[in-house]
Amino acid sequence: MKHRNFLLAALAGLVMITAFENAFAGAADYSFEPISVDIKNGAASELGVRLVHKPSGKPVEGAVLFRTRLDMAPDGMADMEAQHAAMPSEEPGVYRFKADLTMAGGWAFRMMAKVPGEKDTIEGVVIFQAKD
Ligand SMILES: [Cu+2]
Repeated sequence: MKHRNFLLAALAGLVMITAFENAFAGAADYSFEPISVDIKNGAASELGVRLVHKPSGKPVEGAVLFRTRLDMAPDGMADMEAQHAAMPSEEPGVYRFKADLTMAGGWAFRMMAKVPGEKDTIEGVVIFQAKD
């Protein structure tokens, strides 16, 4: 009987620790990666980012990306923005966009994301290199 109580207490402790970790998991557990750093300069250029849950290494499906911005901050031209629009993606955890780039060089793609089951909003920046 004593042994069983100990097990239950240990189990309860484990549940509490798990709950605690979940509460403090969050935005830092996710990262955005470029599908390909090199992209084509010009109109209708395609770029893609993969959202990864770092602890599991798994791509995150069903995220909603919003407040996206594409600008040339990496080359000291933060004011130079590019129009872009989301495109369908077949690959789980991959989010694709079509962008009208106006200049070769470094482009920063900034975004916020809502992930299913995650209360924090994820923020990310991915740097691309547009080539002529
Ligand atoms: Cu520029």
